[in-house]
Parts: sequence; structure tokens; C-alpha cells
Amino acid sequence: MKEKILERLRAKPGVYVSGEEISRDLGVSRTAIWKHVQSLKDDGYEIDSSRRLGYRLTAVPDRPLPAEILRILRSRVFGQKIHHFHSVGSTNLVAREMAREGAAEGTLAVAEEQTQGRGRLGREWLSPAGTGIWMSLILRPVFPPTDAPRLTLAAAVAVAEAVGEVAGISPGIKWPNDLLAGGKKFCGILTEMDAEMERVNFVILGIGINVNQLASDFPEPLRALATSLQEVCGHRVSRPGLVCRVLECLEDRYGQTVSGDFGQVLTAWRARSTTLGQQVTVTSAAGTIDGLAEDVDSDGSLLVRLDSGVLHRVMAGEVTLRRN
Ligand code: BT5
Repeated sequence: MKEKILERLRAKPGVYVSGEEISRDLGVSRTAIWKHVQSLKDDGYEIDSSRRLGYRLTAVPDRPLPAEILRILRSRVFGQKIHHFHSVGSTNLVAREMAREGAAEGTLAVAEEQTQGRGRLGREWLSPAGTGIWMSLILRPVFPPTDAPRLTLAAAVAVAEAVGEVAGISPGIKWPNDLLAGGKKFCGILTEMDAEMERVNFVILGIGINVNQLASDFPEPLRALATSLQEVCGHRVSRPGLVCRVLECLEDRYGQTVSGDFGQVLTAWRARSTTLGQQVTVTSAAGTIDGLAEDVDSDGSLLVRLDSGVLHRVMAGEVTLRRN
């Protein structure tokens, strides 16, 4: 009903629509309409109300609200079902709960703010209200658990493509999960899996994008490492618009990943990589190695040519460029 009322107001932006007319057309009481309008105002819609004239929509919020996303989303499955939260601990955690309860592939959890946003290995992901995209997508790929790292690469390519179109920049990808612009990180991806030995039950693809922060919004010491799309491209970027483009690009790249066309994803990943061809130090649970980042393999791992000449496969770890 709330969405239907919004549609009515949106059809005549800036013009009063009488409460009586809405009430008659939608078959609900005027009190119910008033309540839905209050709820729309809580979502950030600016609506003038007049006893005599009715309601008029004067501004639409730049928030990743389901109504704003669904009216422009052109995907088949991804994001067609959206759970939006004003504030949540972590969208990855709520998406995981939903997946356990049987939520379908493509279901999206998106939040205005995360109070316990998470990176890899329990690290913190800063997710303030009003400026970023903090979202998690439920996937149910039919492939062995060992293929799951491919999804991080596919997601990085998809977000880079979406951002390229929407913000007009060309981001780099740092293996495995960072998107960079001007040498600083504006997006991180957290892929979490629930699996048995041979079978993936579900994957939660968590994506965090700094969209409209100013450099001064980032606390020290993050300020030296992090950036936002607005900082890089010089203008504000529509968050619902970007969510849509990310979902659409992701659906395409995911389709390639699960249907035997991962080679195309790898080609796009290589073209955007800031890691390949560089002398790197990789730190992981297994220790630290130095070498040349030679390639990524079809399972998503990084192939590093050690100084001894041996080719070493890295499944997970932290890459830093080596300064000689
Ligand atoms: C990541 O981890 O980059 C994965 C981040 C995933 C965030 C999304 S948001 C939606 C979903 N729900 C969640 O709870 N998480 C996902 P990692 O590679 O471990 O990087 C973490 C490091 O990035 C931190 O230790 C900081 O140094 C830095 N960092 C934290 N917040 C940042 C931000 N907003 N922008 C850029 N860098 C940040």
C-alpha cells in the first residue's frame, strides 16, 4: 500500500493529490493513508501535507530503498526481492540468516547504516549512514566449494564495470577483493560460504562501496587509505542507481562464472588488475612470501613467481606492493 501511495504521488511530482482521491482509488481509510505517508517521510521522502489539498511529493531521497531500486532495476533475478534496513549490525549476517531460512538466490539485504560492518578475518568495515552502499546478495551456485573464490573476482569485475558506467571512472582491482581509484580503496567485497564437502549450500556476497563521503568524513588513519566515488569523480553519485547497475552487471558476470564461461571474467579481471606484473609481498596464515604476481588461476588464486623461480599458489592473503 505504501508503494502504491508513493506511485500516486510520484505520478504528479510537486502537485497536490487529494487524500480523498487516494483513499477512494486504493480502498483504504484516510487515516491509513496518513500513516503510510508518515512512514514514507521516515524513509526520507519529502511530502507536504495540507488538510484541504492533500499530499504532494517534493523530493525523493538518495537512499537504496526498495521502491527506488525496483523502479529502475533491469535484472532478471538479482535484487528482485529486497530487504532494506535503516540500521543493522551487518548485512552479511542478516543475509546469512535469510539464506538459512530458505531465501531464494538473488535476494538482497541492503542497509542505510551498519553498526558492525565486517571485513575479512574479523576486521572492521566502516559503514556510516547516508553515504555508502552496504549490501549482501544471496547466491546458490551449483558448483564445488573450491570454485567459490571465483565469485569474489566476478563481483570485483562487476562492481568495477558498474562504477565505470555510473561514475565515469576506471577502477583498478587489487587481488583479491579491493577496488581502487587514485590508489585508494573505495570498495571491499566479503564472500562468505556455507558448504558441505562437495556442495555449496549458499554464498553471501557482501559489497561495501563508499559513494558520497568526503575525504574529511573518513577518520584517521583510514583517510590515507580510503576514498569515495564522489572524491574521485567530483560529483555526487546516485546510490539507488548504482545499486541497480551493480546488480545487473553482477547477474551477467555471475552467469558466466557458473556456466563455464569464467574465462571471460578472468580476462576482464586481468585487464583491470593493479596486482599482476608487480613485485609483491603476500602475507597469509601460511607465512609471508615475496615474488612477482604473475597471474590469477581459474580457481581465483594468485600465482606468485618466487625469487627462487618456483611458482606459488596463494588462495587467501594480503598483498602489498614490494618496494625495492
Ligand atoms: C573488505 O575486507 O574489504 C570487505 C568489506 C566488505 C564490506 C561489506 S558491506 C556489506 C557487507 N556487510 C558486511 O558486514 N561486510 C560486507 P578487508 O579486505 O578485510 O578490508 C578491511 C579493511 O579495510 C579495514 O581493516 C580497514 O583498513 C579498511 N576499511 C574499513 N572500512 C573501510 C571503508 N569504508 N572504506 C575503505 N576501507 C575501509
